[in-house]
Amino acid sequence: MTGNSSFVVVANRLPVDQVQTPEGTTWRRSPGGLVTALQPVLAQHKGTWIGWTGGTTKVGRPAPDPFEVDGMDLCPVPLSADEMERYYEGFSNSSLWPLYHDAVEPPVYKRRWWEEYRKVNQRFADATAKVAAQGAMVWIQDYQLQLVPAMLREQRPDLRIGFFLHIPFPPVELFMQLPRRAEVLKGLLGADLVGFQRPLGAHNFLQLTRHVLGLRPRGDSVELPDGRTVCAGAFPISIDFAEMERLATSDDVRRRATEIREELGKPATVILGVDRLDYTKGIERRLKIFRELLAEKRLTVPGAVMVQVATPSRERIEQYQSLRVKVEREVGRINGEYGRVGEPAVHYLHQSYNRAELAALYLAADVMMVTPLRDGMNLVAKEYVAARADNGGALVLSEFAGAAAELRQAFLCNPHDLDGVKELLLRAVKIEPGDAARRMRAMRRYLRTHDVQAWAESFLTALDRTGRPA
Ligand code: GDG
Repeated sequence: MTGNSSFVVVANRLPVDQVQTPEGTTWRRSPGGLVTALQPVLAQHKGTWIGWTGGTTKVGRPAPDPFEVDGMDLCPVPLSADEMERYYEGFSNSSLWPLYHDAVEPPVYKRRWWEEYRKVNQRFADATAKVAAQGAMVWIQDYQLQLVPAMLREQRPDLRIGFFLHIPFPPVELFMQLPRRAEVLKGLLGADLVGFQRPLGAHNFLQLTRHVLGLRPRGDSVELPDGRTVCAGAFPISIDFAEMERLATSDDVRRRATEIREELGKPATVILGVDRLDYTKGIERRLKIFRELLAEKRLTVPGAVMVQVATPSRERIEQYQSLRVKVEREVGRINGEYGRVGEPAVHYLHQSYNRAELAALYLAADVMMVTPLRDGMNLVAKEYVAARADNGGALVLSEFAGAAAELRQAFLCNPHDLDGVKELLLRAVKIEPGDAARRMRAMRRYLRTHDVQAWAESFLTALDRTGRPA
């Protein structure tokens, strides 16, 4: 049985949030680059997006009906509370997430998590097989769904299947830890094209097909025993540049940026961090660096203040709970030692903000610190650049973020080398406006053309070409 969608996106989450109105509950499109890039393609091709709504459903209840938002057909995949705990919080976020990020926290493996991961991936594959039209193009997103490509191909060999991994793909020595490594690789090999953020991810993947499965990758592809070819490549994701630029140049946001600086006590230097509260983002180290610079009196309060937005994330997972305790202890320590009444050194915000407030924060910051220990891309770094239409501000960026491969004019640092980051941060604080503008202009020129729309187009063009003679 086939459906009638000629383009299908499959992602863990649907691109909508539930909102309560006086008339009842409805759905609103959630902000985010991925949906901005894909919505026009979906609307044009009678496309469907398959994903989880975010809530949990009682076991045995039928899947909620598909619904439409902004010209996109949305097809909900239900998850029970147990499934969410084992497939999502367990295998996805406690096994795969740390392993794929250089094991900066030790990955945890549990056999029952794997069973649930497989079961839920099968549910996504079944839902996709039902809605995809004959010969349709299907684009599967991210580490939660690595088994879907092969499960889908088994039912629907007629489809053109692409997969994109938003997080890093680890080197052979690390990936070999994964108890179900062969199954995960075989899952991905169900796709015609497997995309990564950086060429190294594609390289690691192809090497692993040799090491674990005994295949013979050549160049950027590998041939399977059944004669089918799977391609791998780098497709660095980006942001909706125009949208962020528009927002950051609006009167409201500019006014708000000035107001933020006033509320902070008009310091000479505002240092900003914006991250999900995640152990890969290097928030603790960043705070430590700021503390040491204050202790050495190379920065002083209230002349320099730090604002750290740490958006709540994965709060039911133990490692995230203990990270929060550590970060908040460090913030308390810094403010206790270096703050004064009404003049904290660190403004710590464990909250979510709307896009306009984020844009205002970007505009208000003299130095943006993006210092993850490992990050697939890091969109915050790109958003900061897009927001700085005034060519002001300086970006300190970890070499371990995918964005470092493109934003070469940032102050690139090794976040493990605390002294090195301290020196770079001070250079960024003291940058000459001319130098800052030169760097910002170059990064903006690049991002203006390498935006999320260009990213989606390049992936889909490459996917369309797979299987055709060169
Ligand atoms: C994964 C990969 C890769 C943050 N706080 C708020 C808020 N945000 C927005 C940012 C940005 C996004 O969330 C975060 O994206 P990142 O790329 O920085 O990081 P991850 O969430 O870890 O994303 C990453 C990405 O996937 C895409 O492929 O780049 O490497 O780990 O857009 O602005 N948005 C709102 N309120 C907040 O408080 N509205």
